[in-house]
Amino acid sequence: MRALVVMSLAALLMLPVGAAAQGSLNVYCSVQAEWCQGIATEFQRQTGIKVAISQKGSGETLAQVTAEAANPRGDVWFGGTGDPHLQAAEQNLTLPYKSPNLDKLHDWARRQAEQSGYKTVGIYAGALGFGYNPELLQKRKLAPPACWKDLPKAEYKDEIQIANPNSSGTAYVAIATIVQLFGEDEAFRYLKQLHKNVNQYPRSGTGPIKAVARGETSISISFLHDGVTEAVAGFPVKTQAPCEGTGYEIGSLSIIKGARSLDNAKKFVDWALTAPAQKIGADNKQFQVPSNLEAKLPPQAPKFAEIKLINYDFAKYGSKAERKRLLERWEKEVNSQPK
Ligand code: S7P
Repeated sequence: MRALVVMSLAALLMLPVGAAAQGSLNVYCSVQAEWCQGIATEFQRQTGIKVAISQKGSGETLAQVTAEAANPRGDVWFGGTGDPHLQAAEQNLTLPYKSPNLDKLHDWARRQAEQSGYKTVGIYAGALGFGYNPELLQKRKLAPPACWKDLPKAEYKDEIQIANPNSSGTAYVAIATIVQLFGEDEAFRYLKQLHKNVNQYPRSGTGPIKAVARGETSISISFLHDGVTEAVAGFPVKTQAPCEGTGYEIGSLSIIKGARSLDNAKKFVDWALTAPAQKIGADNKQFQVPSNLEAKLPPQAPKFAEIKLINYDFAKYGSKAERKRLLERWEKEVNSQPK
């Protein structure tokens, strides 16, 4: 018995500071599974707090948090595009929290916090664009797309994938981007035309680039960093930032209202905003721009300075009314139409 106590004391002494703490944390995670697992393992190792991960896309997580509002099961929501996090803030589904680490962040990440009344905060940024499979395009004697206006061309019939914007935050950013670039009516004419070239609207935002990587479709509308992940994994994938300009996401982090482990949720947010925690993304081959000013940009990451970015209106396109209206219009005028 004595030997047992001594052994567990020795084991405790080997753990990092704080690792003897008790408790648990339920994380709803909207980045790729490897990154979700990486943060769970490291936060648990450093604090002793037991982390349970549930991985789902951004739109799906918003739906889950909404459905569970009366009886919340999640404590924090890590990652996913910023618009649904802003909608959750507006709907009072998330809690205000001013982390002491806010001043260590880029302006765009702090702005996300200010804009939401501190109910969410930016943890990374990523620009939208196209992914394509150069081998497949060559086989079909097709040129890679360079501009948004290329995608609806007749030669790309059935060659394109974009996720369903109802479930996917990525696809919603694409629709909001096209609306901001061309004006709403022109954007819907464009989306109807594009519909003829889309072979599938998968549930998940990363589905289309994975389909490109595996040769199941030639072109996808995806975050550029997700294309880099597939290329680094050895798949024949190239990326292109659209010539007219493009939108971007501020991947966000929120504490869910009614969190059962509120203290642990706050500890997690403070930790997730540090540079070493943000390095876990790059360690798991995820190439978004980290929000901590001291976190290094992985060399393979798309360079924002080289991409023509639009002035994405997060307040408008992250509002419940605008998201609902655009998604309903897309369903009625695009998704339900024959090809
Ligand atoms: O981790 C990659 C990434 O593209 O996935 C998130 C995305 O919102 C989750 O997928 P959905 O489109 O299905 O919601 C992005 O935030 C992130 O950059």
